[in-house]
Amino acid sequence: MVQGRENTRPAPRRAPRVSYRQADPAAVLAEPGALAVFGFGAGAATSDDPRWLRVALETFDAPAPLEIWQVDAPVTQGREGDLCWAAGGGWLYAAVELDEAVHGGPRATAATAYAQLRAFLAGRSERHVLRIWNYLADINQGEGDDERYKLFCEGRVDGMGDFFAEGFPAATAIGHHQAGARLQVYLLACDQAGERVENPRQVSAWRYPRQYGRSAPTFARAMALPAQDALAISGTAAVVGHASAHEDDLLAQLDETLANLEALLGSAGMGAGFDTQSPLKAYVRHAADAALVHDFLQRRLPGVPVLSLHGDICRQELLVEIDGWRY
Ligand code: 3EB
Repeated sequence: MVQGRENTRPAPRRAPRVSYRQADPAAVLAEPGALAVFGFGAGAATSDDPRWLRVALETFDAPAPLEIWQVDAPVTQGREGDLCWAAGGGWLYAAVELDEAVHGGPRATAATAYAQLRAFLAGRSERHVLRIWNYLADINQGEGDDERYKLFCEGRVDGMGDFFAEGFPAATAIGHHQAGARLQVYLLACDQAGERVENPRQVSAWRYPRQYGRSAPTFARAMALPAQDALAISGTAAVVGHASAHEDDLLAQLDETLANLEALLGSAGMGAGFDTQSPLKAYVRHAADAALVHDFLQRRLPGVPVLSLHGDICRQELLVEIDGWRY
């Protein structure tokens, strides 16, 4: 007898759990289902485990927590050239870290990173990239179309080719301050597709006008995960339409950013607000603003786990950006 279609369609994959915790990296990596574990800043531990990444951004939180991705399945991991990966239960983590001195500037390095990720994904069942983070050095250095962020955007397009023809993943791109001009790119992919979400208050990034560079930024504002049980939210700042709002006004930028986050939740068909299960990151350009950002978010998003990181936003006039998860 022929089975009904409803019996052959796989159940949607439950979203990985993302959380922050003060813990020993080795102990967390030994927990069942640990897909990826992140430390922040130069003081973070080192480990040979491919699931461990030391992110090149300093945290303002002391002691610094780890970020932990967990799935409900056994995890296998490995390395392939410059690439580290881990997979389990239909989910895939992959990361590359490349030195610009070896690969030739922000554009060529981004192209190589994305080409390596694309080549790896081509041999995997988890080929739906849902979320990507990009951390590069000195993101605002250079003038006009040669600003390093804009060169990164060009290289990202060069390297991804038509891989994202079905649509772009949600993303973050932030500048770090570590010496050595290393590009870090890491992603979450799944063997099932997510659903892209745009923000009605903002022009979609890939439609930004020419003034923002030769290649528009290629990301979706957010991605609903396959079971619609979580929303992965891209780096979100005080951008309205395509323009930056409230130049040099930190609190007004924070207000506008929260309005954008709320608009995204609405656009995703989710209820308003964030809660204790919804970890966010705040990227703060000036260390001197970190306390104000912390106080603002404590007041406006009480109980929400927020990891504050020292990073440059890809437009010089933007002082703060927020990304994260809403479960
Ligand atoms: C913006 O709204 C702010 O280039 O991947 C946010 C998230 C931003 C991702 C990226 C850039 C990126 O345009 C900048």
